[in-house]
Amino acid sequence: MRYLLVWSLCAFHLIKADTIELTDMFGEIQSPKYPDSYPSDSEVTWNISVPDGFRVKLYFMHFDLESSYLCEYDYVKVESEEQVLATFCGREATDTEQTPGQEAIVSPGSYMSLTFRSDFSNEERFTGFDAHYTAVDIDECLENSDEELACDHHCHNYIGGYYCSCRFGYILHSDNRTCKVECSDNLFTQRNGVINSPDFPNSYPKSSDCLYRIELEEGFFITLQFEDSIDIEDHPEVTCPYDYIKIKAGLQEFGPFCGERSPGCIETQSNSIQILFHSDNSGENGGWKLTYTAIGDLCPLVEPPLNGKIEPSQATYTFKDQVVVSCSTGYKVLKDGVESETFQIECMKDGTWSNKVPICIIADCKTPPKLDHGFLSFSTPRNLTTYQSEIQYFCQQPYYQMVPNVTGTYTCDAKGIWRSAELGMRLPSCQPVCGKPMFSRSLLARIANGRYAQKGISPWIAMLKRNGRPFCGGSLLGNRWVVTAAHCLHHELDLESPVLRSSDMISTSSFKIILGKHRTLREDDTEQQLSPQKIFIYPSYKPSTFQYDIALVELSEEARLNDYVMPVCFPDGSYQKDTMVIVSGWGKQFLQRLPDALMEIEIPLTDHTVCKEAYAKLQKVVTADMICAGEKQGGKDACSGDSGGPMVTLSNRTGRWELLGTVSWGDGCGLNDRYGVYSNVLLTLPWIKQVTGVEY
Ligand code: 4AZ
Repeated sequence: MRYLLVWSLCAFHLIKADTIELTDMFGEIQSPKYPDSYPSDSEVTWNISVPDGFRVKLYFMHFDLESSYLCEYDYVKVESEEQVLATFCGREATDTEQTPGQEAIVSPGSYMSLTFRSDFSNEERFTGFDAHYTAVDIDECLENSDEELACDHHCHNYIGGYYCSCRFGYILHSDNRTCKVECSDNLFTQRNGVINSPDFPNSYPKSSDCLYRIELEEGFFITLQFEDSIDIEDHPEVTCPYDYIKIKAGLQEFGPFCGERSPGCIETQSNSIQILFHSDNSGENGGWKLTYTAIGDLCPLVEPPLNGKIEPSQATYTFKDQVVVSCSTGYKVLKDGVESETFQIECMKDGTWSNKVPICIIADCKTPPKLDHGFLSFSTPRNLTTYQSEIQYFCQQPYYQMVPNVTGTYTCDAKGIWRSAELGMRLPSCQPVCGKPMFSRSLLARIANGRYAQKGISPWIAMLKRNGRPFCGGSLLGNRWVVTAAHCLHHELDLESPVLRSSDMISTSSFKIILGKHRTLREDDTEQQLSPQKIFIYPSYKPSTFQYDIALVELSEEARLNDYVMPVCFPDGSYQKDTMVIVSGWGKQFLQRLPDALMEIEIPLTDHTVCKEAYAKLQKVVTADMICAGEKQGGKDACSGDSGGPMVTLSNRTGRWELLGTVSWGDGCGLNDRYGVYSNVLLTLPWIKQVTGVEY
């Protein structure tokens, strides 16, 4: 009844209806005339609009309206765009009426309206209401979580809105919500492979278009084998409307495939295929995985050659398969006249092999290298040089010995290389045997001042001969070098300028070196006349004092070593005074006569101080590079023409004759309290070894 009445009264009493637009982020709303009692017949509407991403939150500080059943008379109505959120009246809540109390009302969207209405009469005075509103942020990340709008990976709320972001490796789709992957460029060029959806077996990304290309050489046929279970979003009625796989192979197309039924095995008959995988913006599905293989046409089976094998050994061979032919140990592959360790053939597109299978031939070490001053013998019959044949090197004994001291046995190895257990591929060398004459001294040969040397007793002695006359001696080192006195190899010097110039040297063509010599002026059947090739004077040689009176003569060819021609050994240490030494030469005898044949003397080494003092009286200096020998009473001595010749001693240690010195100078010959002075070879030995290359 009352309701109708209100309306009828409203019709007569024009109610003043105000509308107030509020757009601030917060504000206060009060009933008309607040805090005085509100007028009757009044209607005011406040439209509160806040920006998108916010809600309106309203709460009442004070509320005092006429109370009526279902708030028929006076009320405050709170609405959103579509629904009434609350209707309030009265002072405190009853069964039929509601007051806001402490509760806040929040709009579902960014708009809220509040209407205050009073009817024509108030039985009492009511003070109305005082309300505040604020814009409150919507946490879309919390509220959207189940909805279509939810972020795919990460959600970030900010005041007034939100945004989505993606995990590493993903990119945000233009829908600003789903995370897709860049997977449009996958190229496979191997003959076998595995392809799967991104992130497999985790769910694949949304909104993505993946392209996988397999491109192989022509002649291959690609077969795809999907795993038994796949999981691609599908639809019960429509074929793959959301996510799907499509396969293009030349002109053929396979698919679309989706759902949980595996496409199984697909023989594409093509060498180049494309797999397209599309996903839409929703769904969580596990994806798919496949393996692919490619085979080509079959080639005929190949037989391994005799003494050889083929790898890998397979039941069938198809296009691009390669086999390597290799031979058993000691055999080599022979193809078109070329030997090698292996040979590879390949199955071609047309089902034929690229080459015939080569044959295996036994490894051949070929003719063994020659050994200078040595020879070899074959230990295996028929002079075989093939795998496992054995040879033996020898040196021309007794004049040459093997260095290092090895057996000289070489075997042809599986690679066709002569190899020894001791030196591997290296060959030994045959080096001249030094200091071991073939003849031993007979005591009978002794004579008072000197004695005739037995022929061949000093096979290292060299005669230096110029214009048919002997002028100096020397000693053979190795088979190409003669050591002599430096002063033998230059003309007499102007003592004012005692520096040796090259013009002072005698020319190599002006003298000869004769080995195997015994008689002084008459020819010996054992002699070898050799030409000097180059002269080396010891760098510190001083012509004025005869310091370092030593020189080397390189021969233009090797000496032929025999019982009468053989080198002397180097000294292996210094020697004590009184050591007996032998000095030989064709030099003058005391009556200024040349002897008929080689002479030798046996004398002791002299104490250096004794010698020095003996010569000090004559103002002659005996330096550290000189050694003296002779007896105090004189008699046995070297003399003019003996210079450069050998002073040797028999080493207790090695049993070989060693060269201690070369005849250099002295005061007269054989005088009492004078000694023969010799250049000390030990001091110049490093230089001798370096220049000659002779080691032993
Ligand atoms: C010389 O004139 C010479 N008594 C060599 C040695 C000696 C003297 C002279 C030692 O070749």
